[in-house]
Amino acid sequence: MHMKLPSCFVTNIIMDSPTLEVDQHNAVSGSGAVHIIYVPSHLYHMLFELFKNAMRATVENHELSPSLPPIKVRVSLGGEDVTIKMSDKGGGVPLSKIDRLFSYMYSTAPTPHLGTSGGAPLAGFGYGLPISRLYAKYFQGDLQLYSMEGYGTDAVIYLKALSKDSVERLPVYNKSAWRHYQHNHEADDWCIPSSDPKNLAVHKIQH
Ligand code: P4A
Repeated sequence: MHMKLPSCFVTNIIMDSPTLEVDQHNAVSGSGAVHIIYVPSHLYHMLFELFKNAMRATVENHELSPSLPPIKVRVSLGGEDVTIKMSDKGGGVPLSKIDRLFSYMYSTAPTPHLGTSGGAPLAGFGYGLPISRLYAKYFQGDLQLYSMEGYGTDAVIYLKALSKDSVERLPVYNKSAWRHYQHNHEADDWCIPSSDPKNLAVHKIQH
């Protein structure tokens, strides 16, 4: 027997996705395109993660709606910063749950297993936001989420516009950091929580 499906079923079958609207604002030249100089793979990873989150929240929050609200991206070049803001109407996340989106330990995805050859070893395990924020911070920028529970989320990537500011930010390994690692025996924050914490004192450094 063949039945005509209600239109709401049809939109689900064709896998609807929100449209993307991109606007750029160049405050330095007054008009024209914004050119971003960055590690291409890092920029790709950060934007991919934000698009994925925004689309997922939008689709999940509008399951019963006839249409999906667009995801809006604004790129702005100022004297100091290149800022990329991605806004969605995906229903948002309460403030109390924002920190865990950036935590490796609160990942709800299954624990990765060693030996999965090829591809991105941590893909699909919920490490996208923490790694994206590290990519932004690597060259003195940042990635922040501004969410309004019940409405939606603004995700903002801040990058340095000037090469003189865009210098690597690397961890300092000195006596103070050494003491920190000796006295801080927190739970493992890497992909496989270790039941047998490594004795950090065996890793000797030169003074
Ligand atoms: N609302 N808003 C976001 C999410 C929800 C959101 C969300 C339920 C939570 C977890 C997740 C993906 C989306 C958003 C944009 C963001 C981040 C979170 O950049 O709309 O995957 C773990």
